[in-house]
Amino acid sequence: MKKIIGLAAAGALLLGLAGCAGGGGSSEGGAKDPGDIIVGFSQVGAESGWRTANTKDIQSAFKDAGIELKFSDAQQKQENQIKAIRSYIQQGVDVIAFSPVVESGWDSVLKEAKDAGIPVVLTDRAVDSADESLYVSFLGSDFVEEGKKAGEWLTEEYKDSSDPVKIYQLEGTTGAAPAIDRAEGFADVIKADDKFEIVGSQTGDFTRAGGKQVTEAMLKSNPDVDVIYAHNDDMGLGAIEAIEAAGLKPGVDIKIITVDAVKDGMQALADGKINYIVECSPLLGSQLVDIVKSVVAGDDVEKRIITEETTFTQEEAVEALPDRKY
Ligand code: GYE
Repeated sequence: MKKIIGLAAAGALLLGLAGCAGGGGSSEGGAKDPGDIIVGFSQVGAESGWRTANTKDIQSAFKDAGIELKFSDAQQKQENQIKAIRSYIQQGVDVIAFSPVVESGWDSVLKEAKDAGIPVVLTDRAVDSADESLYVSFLGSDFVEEGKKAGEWLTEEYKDSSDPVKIYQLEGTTGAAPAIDRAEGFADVIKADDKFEIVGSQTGDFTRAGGKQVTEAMLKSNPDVDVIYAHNDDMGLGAIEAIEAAGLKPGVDIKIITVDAVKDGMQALADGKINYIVECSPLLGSQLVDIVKSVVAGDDVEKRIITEETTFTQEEAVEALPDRKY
């Protein structure tokens, strides 16, 4: 592992020297000044409040650090991300960072980056590549844990009842790490009691419109659902619109659990329309800057950096809302 980071760092150093020959102002000892570092970042898209907050945080952290950030928005399409990564390789950036829209299908392009000596940092979402040397670090949440927290609240909420609990799941983007893992963690916890039943599960693509559309159809096919478990706030907010349009009360007639804790979600929780939110922090910018600096300096970086997160009940949301940054 160290050897691989070393190789990647050597590649970065070579690029650094090339920059120097071209008149770039490297500081003494071969280490780069932040002003000479160029990072290429490929973002998933702008599908949710979480994503918008994540983009803003990353852009401002790099600006504050004085590091140039080339940014591209893939509009939730893997092919666009692959194109962006290839273009960053061609431009010879120092580090490539990206948030993979889905888990699979990255091996070739990551191998191209590795062959070019450009280290890759995964932010927010994981890849399923068996060869872990294809990236230097993965910074982001533990999505399985988030799913478990959602399941734990539910089991606690219904602990005194033996009636069946019908659950409908609004999944994130098909094949995305947070969709796969949040489903897995949740299922793992609720399977301990067979009164819990997931009666349907559909993707809403992490968007408000997707959550609304799937819920509208669900209200027709499964009108007796007790709980909606949405993989993010935006889909939960879309579900609220559909439930209200059908003349029902979200949070009362149908309970809603979501993940993220962005402002709009927290407001709905404070208003009693969502019942519980598992936090997932989009504020990854300053940690990503630190990783980039270490990688360029040739220092070892942690292979997996997990974001710290909490959960919110209605009372906790009321209290937290005034200071919520996103
Ligand atoms: O939960 C969702 C977004 O990858 C953790 O992507 C992220 C997820 C987040 O669209 O709102």
